Amino acid sequence: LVSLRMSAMTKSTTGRFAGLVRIDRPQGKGDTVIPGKDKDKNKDLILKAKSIDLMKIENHKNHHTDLYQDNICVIRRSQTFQMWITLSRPFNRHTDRLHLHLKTGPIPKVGKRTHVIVPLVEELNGNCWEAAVVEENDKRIKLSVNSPGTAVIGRYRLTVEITCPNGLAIYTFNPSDDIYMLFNPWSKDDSVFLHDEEERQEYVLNDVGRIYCGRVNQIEARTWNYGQFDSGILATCLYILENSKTLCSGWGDPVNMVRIISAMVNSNNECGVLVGKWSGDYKEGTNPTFWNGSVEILQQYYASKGSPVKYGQCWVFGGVTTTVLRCLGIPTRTVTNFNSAHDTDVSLTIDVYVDENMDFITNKNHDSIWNFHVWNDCWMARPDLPPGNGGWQAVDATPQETSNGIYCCGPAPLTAIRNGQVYLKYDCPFVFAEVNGDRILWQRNADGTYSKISIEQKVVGCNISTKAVGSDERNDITHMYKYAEGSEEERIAVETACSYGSKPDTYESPTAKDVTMKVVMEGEGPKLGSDAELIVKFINHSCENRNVSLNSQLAVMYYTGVHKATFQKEKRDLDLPPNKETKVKLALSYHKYKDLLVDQGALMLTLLGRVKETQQVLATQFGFLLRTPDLIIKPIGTPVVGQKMKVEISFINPLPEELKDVVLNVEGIGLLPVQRITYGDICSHGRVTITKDFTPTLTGAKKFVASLHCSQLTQVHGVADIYVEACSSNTQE
Ligand SMILES: *[C@@H]1O[C@H](CO)[C@@H](O)[C@H](O)[C@H]1NC(C)=O
Ligand SMILES: *[C@@H]1O[C@H](CO)[C@@H](O)[C@H](O)[C@H]1NC(C)=O
Ligand SMILES: *[C@@H]1O[C@H](CO)[C@@H](O)[C@H](O)[C@H]1NC(C)=O
Ligand SMILES: *[C@H]1O[C@H](CO)[C@@H](O)[C@H](O)[C@H]1NC(C)=O
Repeated sequence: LVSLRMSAMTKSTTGRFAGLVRIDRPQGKGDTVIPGKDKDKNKDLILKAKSIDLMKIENHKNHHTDLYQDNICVIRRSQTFQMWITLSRPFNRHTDRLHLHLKTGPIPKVGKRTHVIVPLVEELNGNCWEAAVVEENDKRIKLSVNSPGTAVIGRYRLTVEITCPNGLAIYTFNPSDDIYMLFNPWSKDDSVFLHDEEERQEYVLNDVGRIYCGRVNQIEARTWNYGQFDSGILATCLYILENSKTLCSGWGDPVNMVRIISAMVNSNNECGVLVGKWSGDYKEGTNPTFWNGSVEILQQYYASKGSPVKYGQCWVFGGVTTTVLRCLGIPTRTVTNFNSAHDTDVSLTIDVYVDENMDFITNKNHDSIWNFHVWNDCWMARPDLPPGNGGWQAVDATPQETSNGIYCCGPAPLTAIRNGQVYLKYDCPFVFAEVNGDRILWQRNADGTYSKISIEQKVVGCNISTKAVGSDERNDITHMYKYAEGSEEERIAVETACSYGSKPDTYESPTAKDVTMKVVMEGEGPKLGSDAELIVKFINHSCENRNVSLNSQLAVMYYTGVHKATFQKEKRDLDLPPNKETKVKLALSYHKYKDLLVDQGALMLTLLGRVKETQQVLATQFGFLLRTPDLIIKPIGTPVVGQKMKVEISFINPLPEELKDVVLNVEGIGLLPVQRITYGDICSHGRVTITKDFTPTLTGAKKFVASLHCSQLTQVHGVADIYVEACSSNTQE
């Protein structure tokens, strides 16, 4: 490309250098654009962008970013934002070609999604990069711009690009303002989506909090200024990300993001924010107990061009992590665990070694139990893990153990920790031991081996605390990290976790594994709106009686795999006769889940049981969808091009309640364009039939597609195959 730079220096309203006009044209082609006579003739016709108003006030209000104190444009991904562009003449929708470029990071690339070309479309579809002209006012156009829920977050430089009608010249305009794109807990298409507004207010927008410390039964609270909206904090957060030397193409993934931040808040890796010190000698810096909040720490880090701030301990690491993640838009809370264990050898137990005389063997005792330890919970879906692991994830920025060679920890799903599924990513064994490791006393035998002489099951992990939503109360969230101490489920979790650790034989293995458990789904699965039964099939392969204690839980899930709410919990004892198959029925009642149901009707059954005679553990998770009824579509008449025909669409309301404001969408390529039919209400269990007339326009095999929508019911579809004949009078031509 030959590039001619011309007459370019437009000034923006702020007076700063604002942009340049560039003409690019392919080399070797005949149509040379000659500056001079020809150009002057068309001067008024050429469209140029003169200025851009990023509409901060309106955008910030809609995007919940009005609290940021800097005079910059901050928006959240997966939500429409708007801008006014002032042009050199009125915009012509038919002939003018305009689009936006957004670039982020040092080497923006289209393939890495760090250089985005935003096309101008007629109508916005959502969840992708696109822009549409929504208002015109003389020489000004208002654009609505959409971004996907997976967009890279960070600072984007904006360019407006206008292509000349002849396709050869390109005029670009760069406004002085950049666009800062954040995660969006308000958008369903973002994996940090958090459904509850009060929780979003607390975990994203609250800039003051409480951090708990002290000890069990003497819990103290301190107020912490997170200050995530203070002037310069967002810039510092992005500076931390730059210093992490990670690729910005990965900054759209919250799993990756919290891992990066947990590594960067401590300085054990390069260029981190805080130096940890526990020795009591803090002369060269600030005593960790003197900090009142994160802002001073982050300001000091930024002002010193990234040299680590002295000193931090766990609550300081936790407080700074909450600030950075809330600032970037990931729902985060600071969590305190009392009697928090530190397992150094991945045994998942806290091992205490004594010799023959019950004296501690000093060089062998590395595990420890701290009065308290502080870390963070972050909210996100986990598409990289089996369903059910979305939701709160533990992230720990205090440097303790390395994870894949760097000092970071998490995100570890709380569900996986509770169930002892420590093989799931990331760092579940470490977090598991912190909250639920047993303390085991090992005594040395004469031959140098060790025997287990006592197990304390309840000492580790108490009163796990975080600030309550919307108040300064302490919220005890221990139950989210583990089942009740001493319960069957809790013991199963501990044993499951240890069997994956470095001392898998700590607990006695089952004497036999002769019972199998399986969830069976009859037909196409339970129907939405009616009560159903789930069947669990047990087979006893032994020739003795087997008794099983079984805990079952049914929960409503988001389609992202995030747990919404448990609506049914049962515990029962089963007596399984020998060499037989036993079917156990679990009732699923509509009235228990109807008010909880979200979009796709996804449910999850969790079974956790133990065979009494053998100690065999039976555990499984079974996800399934509730079946919605189909739309039945029946063509009437012979389908011929140009001749009117009709279809009959019928549907039965499966719910024992009235469906409100039902709308149908129908369409079919070559049959009829997209149409919206407003139907109204459909009574409980009511049957409706709708007739739709249309005239096919194309011959061949076509599909008539219909879908039904209302607030109580989604995912109702139907399709009919229609073969359209050519019109007989035309066929001979
Ligand atoms: C924390 O607040 C106290 C009381 O306002 C103040 O004296 C102290 O200097 C603050 N700490 C830091 C590190 O600024
Ligand atoms: C803290 O945990 C201990 C042990 O589980 C319990 O006995 C105590 O009641 C808890 N204290 C508070 C204030 O919840
Ligand atoms: C197993 O179940 C049978 C029948 O309910 C009962 O008689 C027996 O005591 C149970 N055994 C154990 C070990 O619980
Ligand atoms: C297992 O088989 C033995 C031998 O037939 C029988 O006594 C026992 O009840 C069976 N248990 C189960 C779980 O079916």
